[in-house]
Amino acid sequence: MRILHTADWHLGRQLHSASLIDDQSHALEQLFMVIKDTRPECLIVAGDIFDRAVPPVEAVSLFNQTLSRFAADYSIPILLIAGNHDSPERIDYGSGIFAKSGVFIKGTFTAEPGVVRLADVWGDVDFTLLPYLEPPVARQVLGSPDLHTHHDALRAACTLSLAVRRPNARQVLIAHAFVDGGKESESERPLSVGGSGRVPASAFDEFHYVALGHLHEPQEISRPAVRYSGSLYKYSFSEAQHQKSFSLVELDRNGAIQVTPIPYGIKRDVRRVRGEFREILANPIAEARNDYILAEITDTAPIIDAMSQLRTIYPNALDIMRIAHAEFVAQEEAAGRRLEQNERQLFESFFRYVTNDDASAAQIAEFGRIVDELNLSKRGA
Ligand SMILES: [Mn+2]
Repeated sequence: MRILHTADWHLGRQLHSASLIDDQSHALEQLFMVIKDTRPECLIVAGDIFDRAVPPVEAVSLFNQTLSRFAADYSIPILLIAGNHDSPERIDYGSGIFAKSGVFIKGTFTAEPGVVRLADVWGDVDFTLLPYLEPPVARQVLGSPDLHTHHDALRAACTLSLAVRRPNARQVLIAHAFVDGGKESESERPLSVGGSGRVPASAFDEFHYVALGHLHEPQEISRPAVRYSGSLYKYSFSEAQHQKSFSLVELDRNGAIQVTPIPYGIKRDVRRVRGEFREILANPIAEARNDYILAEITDTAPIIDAMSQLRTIYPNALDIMRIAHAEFVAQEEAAGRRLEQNERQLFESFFRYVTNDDASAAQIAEFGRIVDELNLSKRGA
């Protein structure tokens, strides 16, 4: 069976307050082209369909258009689960009706395993749709007070599903989880504080393929069959170097798999430019003109209206970060300091924050003069 695995669409997401809906729509166009070229026998969306529990209307519209077009143009099943960003109940809306059109959605976790039974030329393939599952939900739904960790919950869910497998059917799991050894990006919302949100790849040993969602960089964990297809788009500047792809999976008659990542172009890239501000302005990168830009500048002197200047060469520039600031903040945080300081100390601290250097005696004296003047005028007012 030929399976096209996608995940983490995050429809409705913003990048530094900029709407990405056009970029997401463009990426879904690429998906349709890939479907046309590769002719998969089913499509998977492994959670985080939307970015929020209550997505903005344009995200809901885009999802509706995508599903409708998919159902109209391709007579192959689409299998979707809720991720940690989705509202389980809202994702479930209409699922009973959609299933009749080959759109299989599993939003809420139930004791009845969500198994979709498909077949290819060689025989049966069982797909387990396991939506993102928190241990308290697993405890409640399964009535098992001993399920404490994500690993416990996932194991219990898999056991239920494997108990109803058809003899000789190859087993595919669709899940949204953090598998140990996975590489994180900045745009994933942590599943739990500390390490208890992680599950070992060995939890999936009985499945021939595990279509994962949650981590946004395409990657396999411990074997090619345990795989994250990655997110639809670059949702943080930490993903600037990612090549986003869909995962085309060939499942053979014995359950062995072969994965081919299918890279695709994005409408606007997400890019960091670094250097002195003046140099960045003087050397615009032509092909980056419409990209989303984070400028990491090494300047220490103040720059008037830096963002409008930057937007004259990069109209979609989103943020400017001073390298000196970042290092200062890291130092301050590491030192655990509290700014219970007088005006002069605050000034000295702020000066270091801006310039990564100490204020001179003359600068401190000038600052003192201005503060004195202000205090005087306040008293006089
Ligand atoms: Mn996600």
